[in-house]
Amino acid sequence: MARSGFVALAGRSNVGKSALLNRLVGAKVAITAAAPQTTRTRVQGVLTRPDAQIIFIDTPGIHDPRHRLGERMVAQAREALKDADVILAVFDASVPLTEEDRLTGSLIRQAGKPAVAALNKIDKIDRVNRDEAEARRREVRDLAPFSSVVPVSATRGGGIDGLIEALVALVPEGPQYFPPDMVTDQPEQFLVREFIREQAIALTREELPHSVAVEIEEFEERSADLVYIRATIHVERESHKKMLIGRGGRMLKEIGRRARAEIEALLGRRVYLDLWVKTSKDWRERDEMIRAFYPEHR
Ligand SMILES: Nc1nc2c(ncn2[C@@H]2O[C@H](COP(=O)(O)OP(=O)(O)OP(=O)(O)O)[C@@H](O)[C@H]2O)c(=O)[nH]1
Ligand SMILES: [Mg+2]
Repeated sequence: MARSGFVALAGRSNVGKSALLNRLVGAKVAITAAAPQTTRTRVQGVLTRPDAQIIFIDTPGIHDPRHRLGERMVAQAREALKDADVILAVFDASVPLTEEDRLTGSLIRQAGKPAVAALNKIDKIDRVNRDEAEARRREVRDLAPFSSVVPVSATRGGGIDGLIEALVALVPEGPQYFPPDMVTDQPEQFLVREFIREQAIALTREELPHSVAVEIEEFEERSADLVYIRATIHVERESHKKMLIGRGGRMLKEIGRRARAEIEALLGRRVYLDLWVKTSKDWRERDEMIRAFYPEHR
């Protein structure tokens, strides 16, 4: 019988969980960013091989939450660990371990499930620092009883086959839950929201990336070849709104241009993207707004 099961990715923010998910399933199902706390919900990606199917669950980064949204994000990550058959812990090999990495380790010990560690971003380590990388590997091994610690590069692709082998060996026997050509179960509109948010994050700095949420107001197939999408980018403050729109509307236009290219690739159709910006004061502290923006939160 084939193997199949749920593997939750866990780790602090910015270690490259979402980049690794995309690499593992070979498609862009999650957004990534240099800014921390990018992923806000659980994101599912499916890898199908003749002998196994793995359903990966990407999660928000483990951190000490400072607002309601953060609390809900960490709760999403903890829930995903509970539901998983296997845990894939992700660490950044290029920097020393942090308090949040240790917290990740203790959550994995508590979960008491089979776990593999990925030591990501090995492409950033040159020969001179090999000893340091080896030391980090030993440190990670001590955090939790991992069946293996696998060096990988999510962005370059190194070590991925070995990581998949280590995971396949741990998932239980079972039938394929998803059709073989399915890479994610996320609705198109969720991906559209995320692709817009990704570009807003990529083009802004400081506290602005955290302040952004995207809502789709209208999604209409105008013809066989054209989709009209009207979306609102919510930010927490009036000053953020000004920055996001930019001088003469230039910033918003650039966000729209880049997001539209990504959305057209996703939908395989031309897209008319109509973007608006709105100040929704302190939405990250307001349950009703968080619920409106993230109905995926369970
Ligand atoms: N050099 C290098 N950079 C990487 C690698 N993997 C991820 N990155 C970069 O690290 C940053 C964070 O990646 P994400 O995938 O968004 O990290 P994450 O763990 O999902 O972060 P959160 O969603 O905030 O928890 C991005 O700028 C990525 O391009 C890698 O293997 N090598
Ligand atoms: Mg992420």
